[in-house]
Amino acid sequence: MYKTEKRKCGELFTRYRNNPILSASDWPYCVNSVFNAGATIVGDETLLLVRVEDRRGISHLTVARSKDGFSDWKVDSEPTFVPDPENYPEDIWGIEDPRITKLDEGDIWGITYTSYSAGGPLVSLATTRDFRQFKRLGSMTHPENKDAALFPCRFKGRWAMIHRPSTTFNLGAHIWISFSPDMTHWGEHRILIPARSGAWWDANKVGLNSPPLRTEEGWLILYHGVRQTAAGSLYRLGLALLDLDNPGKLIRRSDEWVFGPDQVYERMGDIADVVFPCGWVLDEKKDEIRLYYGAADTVMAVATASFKNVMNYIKSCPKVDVS
Ligand code: BMA
Repeated sequence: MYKTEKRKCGELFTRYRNNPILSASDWPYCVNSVFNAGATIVGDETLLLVRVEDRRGISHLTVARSKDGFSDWKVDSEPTFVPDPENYPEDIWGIEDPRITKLDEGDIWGITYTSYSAGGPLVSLATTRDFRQFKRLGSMTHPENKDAALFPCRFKGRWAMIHRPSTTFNLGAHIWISFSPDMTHWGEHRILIPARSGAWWDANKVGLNSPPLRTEEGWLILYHGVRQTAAGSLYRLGLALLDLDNPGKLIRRSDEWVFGPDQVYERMGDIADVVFPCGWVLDEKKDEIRLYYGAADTVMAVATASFKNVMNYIKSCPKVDVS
């Protein structure tokens, strides 16, 4: 027998021993897969807004709640937030991959998600106060664009959003930032984290994962790099740090990926070799980040890291030269 275990290189994240935490068999109704959930804390519970793909291939979002954030998930008995193509034609082929941001102003969450329109995926926005009723603000971008999240606060009076437009130019799908006075009209678009090129793990295509996490050192960013191989796409995760007052400024970026497909549930499923978080939760008292991620576009899993270790790691990563 040959060894298949990869050498562990001081991994920052530790997978929960009972992964996966949610799968189609846990669902109260018949579905194909449950993955790529947004995450937040509501009261004393961890709330996941899970992407659920039905057996037509169309996705909607359903809430799952847990007291400890690991086990005993209570799943809404019916879909919580569904596509509304009659009023929002961009939802025609479903809604996917929600990112949840608790806004500093008001007791309200902003949810960015992908609407799968006839012209390709684009970014939509909704708000909620309770994850039962949602107010739709409609599409924020034209296609193709996805992997978006709001920052929780305004910068010099304007909201900020990270997103990932796709173009055919130079093979590059980069992470962008834009600003808005009203959360609807977005402008001042610029590249924030460019895809690298050649053999790099994050060559040609990158995108935001969990929403920006506010820390004393800056905004902590988790993003994916997609490596195209003869066997398909390989999704891995890296970290970056943005200036706290000026989030358009990238300060540091990890050269190496910090998390990638390894376990069977990440390497086998509808889409092999994908780890795809849309949410994370910081428990400062426990010094714990809980990273919620879709595995192989099939199930939900969670991994934890020491927040201190993550910050020490990103502070040791190369400074980005923007000159
Ligand atoms: C991305 C997104 C994710 C998905 C990933 C891997 O483009 O669409 O929803 O998890 O591809 O298939």
